[in-house]
Amino acid sequence: MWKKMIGIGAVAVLSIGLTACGSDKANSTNGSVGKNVSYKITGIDPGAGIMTATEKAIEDYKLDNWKLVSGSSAAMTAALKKAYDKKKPIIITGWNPHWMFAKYDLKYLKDPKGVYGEAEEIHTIARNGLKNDHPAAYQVLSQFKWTEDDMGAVMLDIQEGTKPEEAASKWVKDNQEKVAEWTKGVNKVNGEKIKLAYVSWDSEIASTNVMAKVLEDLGFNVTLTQVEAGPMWTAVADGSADASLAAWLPVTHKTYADKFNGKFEDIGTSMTGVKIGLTVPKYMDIYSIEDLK
Ligand code: PBE
Repeated sequence: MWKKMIGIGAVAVLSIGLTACGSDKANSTNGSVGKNVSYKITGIDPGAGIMTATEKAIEDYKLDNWKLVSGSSAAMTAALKKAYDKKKPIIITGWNPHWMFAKYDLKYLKDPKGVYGEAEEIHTIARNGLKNDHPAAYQVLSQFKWTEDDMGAVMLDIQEGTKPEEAASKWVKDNQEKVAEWTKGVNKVNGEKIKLAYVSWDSEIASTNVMAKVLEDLGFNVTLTQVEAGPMWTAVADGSADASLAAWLPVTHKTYADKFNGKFEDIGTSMTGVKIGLTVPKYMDIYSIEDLK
């Protein structure tokens, strides 16, 4: 495999040798990364914050002939697998936590202009009035906090074929101490209805299913609604959903947070140190978004 790739690289370098300026791999030379991926960044659902950020990156870094192609998380990871298996170049919209970093050797492209933000966090947002109507659920939701490793375990399990509900149940069963912190001071209820809205991003499938299990164990009747990012924020803002665990702030979902300012409550930070950015396999010889120019 490696030999084959080096062979192809050598041919490519020969053919562009004069303009390569000492670079030894085909995909590092000016313009050639773009050509090799047809100037395409493989993205996810159009409503995702990382899509807005990537459009901004294309503008700010003056990547004039580049386009961001939308799709879904599942289609993007399928495209990544396909390229990765053949050691072909691909540029995707990546984020942490995500199982793709455990499964493949990937790297973020440096973002000297800071388009993708720095200290991102995952927040839990609730509809106005939830505290009054369902104080126990409000309390659990606001006490929810876990780590990248916790979420990673659930995500990887789902990725390997376990149903989200089952992976969540398993994790909850194996992590009772952590769950006890979230449910501290909360009494059981009798069938109160709670509706959680989420988007089918791998990270949020994991968190939302875990929270659903925790709330169900406390006696709640939980409904999960899978929607696009815009409708998810709208649902919390208009009260048709009680809460969402999928608010990435301060940068990723800034547009939504600004738009619905005052119409939702930011009730907790479930994870810190998360990240979004343009992502490529490590075998690609580029390091910064600026290398795409
Ligand atoms: N994500 C995962 C989302 C937030 C969670 C990074 C794909 C987004 O870009 O909106």
